[in-house]
Amino acid sequence: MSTVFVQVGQCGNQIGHSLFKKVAKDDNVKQSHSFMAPDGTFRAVAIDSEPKVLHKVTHGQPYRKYSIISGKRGRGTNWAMGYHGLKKSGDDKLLDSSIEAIRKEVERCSSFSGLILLHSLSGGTGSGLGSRLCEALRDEYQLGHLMSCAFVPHASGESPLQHYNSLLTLSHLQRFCDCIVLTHNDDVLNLVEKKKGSERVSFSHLNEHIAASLGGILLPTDSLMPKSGHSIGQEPWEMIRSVCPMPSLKFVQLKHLSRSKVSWEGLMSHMLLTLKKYNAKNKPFYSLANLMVARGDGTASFQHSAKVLEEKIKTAYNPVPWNPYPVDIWTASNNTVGQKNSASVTIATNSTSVVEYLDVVLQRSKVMYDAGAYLHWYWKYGATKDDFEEAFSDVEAVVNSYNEAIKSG
Ligand SMILES: Nc1nc2c(ncn2[C@@H]2O[C@H](COP(=O)(O)OP(=O)(O)OP(=O)(O)O)[C@@H](O)[C@H]2O)c(=O)[nH]1
Ligand SMILES: [Mg+2]
Repeated sequence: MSTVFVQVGQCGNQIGHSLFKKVAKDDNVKQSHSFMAPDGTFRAVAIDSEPKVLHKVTHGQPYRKYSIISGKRGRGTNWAMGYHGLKKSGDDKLLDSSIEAIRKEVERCSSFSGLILLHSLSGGTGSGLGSRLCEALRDEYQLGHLMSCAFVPHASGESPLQHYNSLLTLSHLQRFCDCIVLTHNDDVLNLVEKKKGSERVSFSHLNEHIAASLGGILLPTDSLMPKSGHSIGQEPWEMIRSVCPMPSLKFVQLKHLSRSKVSWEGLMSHMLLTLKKYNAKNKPFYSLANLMVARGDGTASFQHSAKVLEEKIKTAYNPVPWNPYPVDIWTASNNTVGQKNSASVTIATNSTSVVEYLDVVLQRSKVMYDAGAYLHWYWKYGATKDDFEEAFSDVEAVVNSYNEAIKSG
């Protein structure tokens, strides 16, 4: 069973680069050919509207030459420019070339199971082309899974267009993807800053943590290993089954900690110290379902702690009463996402905490939209009022569904 990664824009490509460093170290991936082909090349298509970042991340790495797709110029942090391409300057072939490259990569899989997109919510390419690709890929691979790993911009100070771009993209992801793994750059920055102390934090530090978190849930585990002892690489798709009990509620957030191990309980307690449990009005968040992956269980000690850890997760993540099995647990003997001889825990949660973020995007975009701010940049590149109205309504519907889900049952 193979998965093809689609890296879009600067953020998607830089994170893909960090993730594949971990993927390439995992012997089970190499054996299963799930994320890498038998000849050692990555099952990935690297796409950007400009060549610079692509060159940097793919140089000397086993990406296939025809799977590196570059346009002529960036999309200026504008969703509409990324979505529609730049016809006037002849730079509107990016979508077609990307779909073609993805098709070739999929055809190389003896058993294809799905696609994982890596992209930012705010860059013009990651958001606009990312949205367009989701739409096209859903149509092209109706039976395959489609997951987005989307990266949320810092709350303040990046670009005045980030709220519109995020809104328009979130609505496309909700419509076309089976699951959206949302990572907040602010959360990762806070964690990494604490760890690094006075050292200056760069994107590569953030990406190291992000890659470890994503690897934590996506890489092969012993729990899903068939009797043959050869992984079939189903972790991404089993994760969706596990944490998305209601198909329309598909936002997943991760928490991860990798350490030279003290005890499983110690590792988990440390990780949960930074978990936000209440919203701004002091109301608790609820989780619909959770998956915990413990890596580095070489001595099989985890089974003795499993029950205690499950209870800790239930206490911290406050599951809805209607889900009788709100916590799934997988283990792996090696911690390929961390240092040698370390252990890690990663928790994927589908929680109402996402509503807080979606509300901010809705509110900020609405204030700007009602004032007509910056809209000419979107009309200029082909976006319409309908795009915005539909996006507002889609994202509002997600918020309502999460609020309803905690009442039902
Ligand atoms: N975590 C992380 N975030 C990144 C990285 N690079 C960019 N970002 C974030 O991504 C957003 C900007 O998107 P980019 O990916 O740079 O933009 P793009 O998709 O290339 O689109 P254009 O350059 O506008 O054509 C901002 O929120 C950045 O904080 C990265 O390496 N890691
Ligand atoms: Mg760019």
